[in-house]
Amino acid sequence: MITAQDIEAGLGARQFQLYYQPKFSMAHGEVCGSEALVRWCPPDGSVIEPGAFLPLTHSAGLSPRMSAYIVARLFEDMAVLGPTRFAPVSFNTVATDFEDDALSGQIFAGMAATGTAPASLEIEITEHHALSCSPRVLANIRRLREAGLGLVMDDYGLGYSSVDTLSKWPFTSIKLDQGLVQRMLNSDKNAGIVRSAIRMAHELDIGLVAEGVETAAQYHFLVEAGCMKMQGYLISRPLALAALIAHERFAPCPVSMAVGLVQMAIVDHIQWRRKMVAYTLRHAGEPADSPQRAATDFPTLNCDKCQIGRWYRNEGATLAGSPTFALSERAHRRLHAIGAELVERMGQGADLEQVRPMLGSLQQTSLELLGSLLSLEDHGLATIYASGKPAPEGAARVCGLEMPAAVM
Ligand code: G
Ligand code: MN
Repeated sequence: MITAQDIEAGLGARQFQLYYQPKFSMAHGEVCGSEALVRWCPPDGSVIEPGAFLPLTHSAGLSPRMSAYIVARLFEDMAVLGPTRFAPVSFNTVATDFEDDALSGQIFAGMAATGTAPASLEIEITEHHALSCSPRVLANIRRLREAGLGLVMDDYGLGYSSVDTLSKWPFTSIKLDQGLVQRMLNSDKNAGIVRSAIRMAHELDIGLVAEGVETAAQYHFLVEAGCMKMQGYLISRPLALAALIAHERFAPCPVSMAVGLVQMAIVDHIQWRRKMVAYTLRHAGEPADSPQRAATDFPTLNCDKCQIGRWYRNEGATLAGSPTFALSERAHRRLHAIGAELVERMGQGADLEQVRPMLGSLQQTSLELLGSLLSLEDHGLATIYASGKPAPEGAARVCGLEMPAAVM
């Protein structure tokens, strides 16, 4: 039976250690960060999991001491790790730790003393604690966020007001709770919840990490759904610092194309096109000199700044060199040129008859873009499921899909 006195004594004797669990990028097939997880390592050689002592730490009012200890240990470890493939390193906090500015001050001082870049740290906060805290907490966390640290909502899916919390806090990423991940293959409902959480993070333009991934089937489901980061026993258990550093390769490292991101691009395009057509139809009926004609209720015009444009430059770049990818990129650029022209003509007072041919080209180019994205998707699915053999490029053949002549 652990008591609060045991925990205080353990803190005094420096019996708590940080273990590090790698985070893995499914888009790049490489480690892309890690999470620091506290373990109690008493002299008898046992290792006590946080579930056995953190609730008591919290209820006995020892959380501020524990967090100060963890942050001090973290910076000792960061000094050993230096710039590393295990960055960004995230660490767990409770929101109430930020009631006064002691902890944030300690973090700023630790970064200065060890030369740790703010971008190589992420603060994880469980939603449960984020819900009930004061404006001072949010102010302290904002200061850290503004300095460049990441802010991660831990255990997403456990609470009940996550969406509201997400809109109020400057989160850069969410962690899908491991229970949700472990149940997602048991029912269509659970699968739908996970898929829509992934889509939501995409729409909010924040990261998402799936926790507790243990099987290849879970991994593949997540890749297909567009999740690009995971952590879990499939890649690695949490490791003591020395073991982490010694670890060369995290096997098995399933390699697959980031096929879920192609699906995201398909949906992104469908949304972009609908907004463009709705904008045109909305304004085409207005008098040519209506002030409404200057409205900016159209989708992003800059082809590098829309969701697909950013995908081409980031994760999508792993597909550069594929002819189908290049075709899709050209169609995407043409679409934006047509969109810009539509907006210009609307501003000049054009009516529906005058822009009808442009709506026709928008439709045609849209089909070309979708055609090449669907081909890419089939190609990606084949890299996962066709016994590791990539399908031929331009893979209309994989599913007997007819491609518009312009795309092939
Ligand atoms: O929610 P939080 O990030 O604090 O949870 C991390 C905890 O989950 C750690 O204690 C870690 O040891 C454990 N954990 C990490 N990966 C897995 C996994 O794949 N399966 C299970 N069952 N537990 C895991
Ligand atoms: Mn966590």
